[in-house]
Amino acid sequence: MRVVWRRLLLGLVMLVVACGSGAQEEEPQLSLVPLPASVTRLQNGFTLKAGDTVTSAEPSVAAQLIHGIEADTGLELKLGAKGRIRLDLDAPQAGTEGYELTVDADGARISAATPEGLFRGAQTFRQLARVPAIPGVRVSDRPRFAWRGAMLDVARHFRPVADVKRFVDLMAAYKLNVLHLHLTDDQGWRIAIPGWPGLTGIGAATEVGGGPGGFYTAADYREIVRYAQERFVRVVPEVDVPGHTNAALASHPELNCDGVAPEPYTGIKVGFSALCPGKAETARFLNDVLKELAALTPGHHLHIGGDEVEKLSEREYAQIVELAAQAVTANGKEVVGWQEAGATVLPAGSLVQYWQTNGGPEDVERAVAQGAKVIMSPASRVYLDMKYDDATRVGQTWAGTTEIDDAYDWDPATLIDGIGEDRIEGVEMALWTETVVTMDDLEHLTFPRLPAIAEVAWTPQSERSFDAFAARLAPMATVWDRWGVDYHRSARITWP
Ligand code: TNX
Repeated sequence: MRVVWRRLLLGLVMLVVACGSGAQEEEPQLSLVPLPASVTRLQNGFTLKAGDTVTSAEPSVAAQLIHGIEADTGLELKLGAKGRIRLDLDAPQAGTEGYELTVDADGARISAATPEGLFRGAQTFRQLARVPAIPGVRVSDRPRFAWRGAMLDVARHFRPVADVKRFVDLMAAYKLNVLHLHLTDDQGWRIAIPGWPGLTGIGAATEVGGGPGGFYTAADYREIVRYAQERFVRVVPEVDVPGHTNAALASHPELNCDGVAPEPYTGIKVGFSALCPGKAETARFLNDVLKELAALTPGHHLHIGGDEVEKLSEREYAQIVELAAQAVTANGKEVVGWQEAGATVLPAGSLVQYWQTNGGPEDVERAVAQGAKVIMSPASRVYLDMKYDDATRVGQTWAGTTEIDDAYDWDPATLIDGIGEDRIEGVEMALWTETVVTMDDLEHLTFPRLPAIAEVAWTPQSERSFDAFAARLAPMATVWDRWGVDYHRSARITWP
């Protein structure tokens, strides 16, 4: 009853506001996520029909748009000349990822400075095209942050290449551009390294709970990189050192201080393993691993981990992290590390990833004092392995439960005192997989929080509010059903 009265009152208020401002009719909100920087409604749109043509100087982007619209609606468009939908590289002012999109009675036109910009604009058009009568609109858009990432832990539970590709598709639909692959941990080593056969022979053969594990050959990894690149997603591989290394230590006895390999580990404790400081094999290992990752990875960044080490002194920790960082720069790449790495000497251009909301930000401050920039991954907001509520069927709760509004309602630029917008490279969500066995479970934790965090990273803070986001998000459930995505039907959203 109280809710009904509140609704009536709200309706009355909205009516008064609408009359007062001379507005004609309430325009329904367009179902766009992340919300573009600027959206203006135009008088007339057009109706999309099967067989309509897409014209573009970037056939790969156009083909992906056609494929996306078919996946979303079943409508089949075609590639050709003089189309009603045009993608042009004629907006040099739009920046690397920005675009302009106009829909009017003549059709749709996306303009950008780069193929990447066209691709981002194509995702917006896909969302508009979910209703056949596309409303007239002018969109001018560019991202708030350059780094809009998702981390996938394939170490605790391995995921085959096809699953990673599906994850990339889901990311790209929401304009994310960095896939951080957590490739190694205590429970498994997932990438082949020449000269270190034990890593794949022994280290890859386990996962949490005793499953079969698995690993990527160089060809597998290259295929992930290629697929992601086609969707303008960069792969940032992580080899987590000096801790989280039981799988490596179990694979090669020579990596251990006492020369004895520990048993493989399939539990979920953290902090108990570490590479051997000061041993020549440790340096050789780091050099070989990072050299191979650099050779396989076209992107600028290699992630060296550095989190949760309990077995080393500060000096020993710094010694190994600094060796790893030097191997990264020696191979022409830049360093990313978890926040703890801020306590070491970082090369120029490094990034640190803030995660520990219950710990102090001192390490992040030390990193920033050295000139590093920060990737914001506060566990209580963007750790996708945290349960939504106590009833969530998988996940953990050490950082609390995280409903969709918790994931949405925060500003990266006010999270840590003194670390404002200009020190922040971006935002990254993290899906740790200790409890995540199936792709359904993975998706259930990811949706709808992925779109929420994608908007945190893309949309200007001044344009964001949870209620408006919730209204734009709700209709998307229809397309998630079409894609076969298992999502959490959060009670904070009024689903269709
Ligand atoms: C903390 S966050 C970890 C991971 C765990 C995760 C589980 C971070 C840098 N380390 O090793 O998987 O918590 O939520």
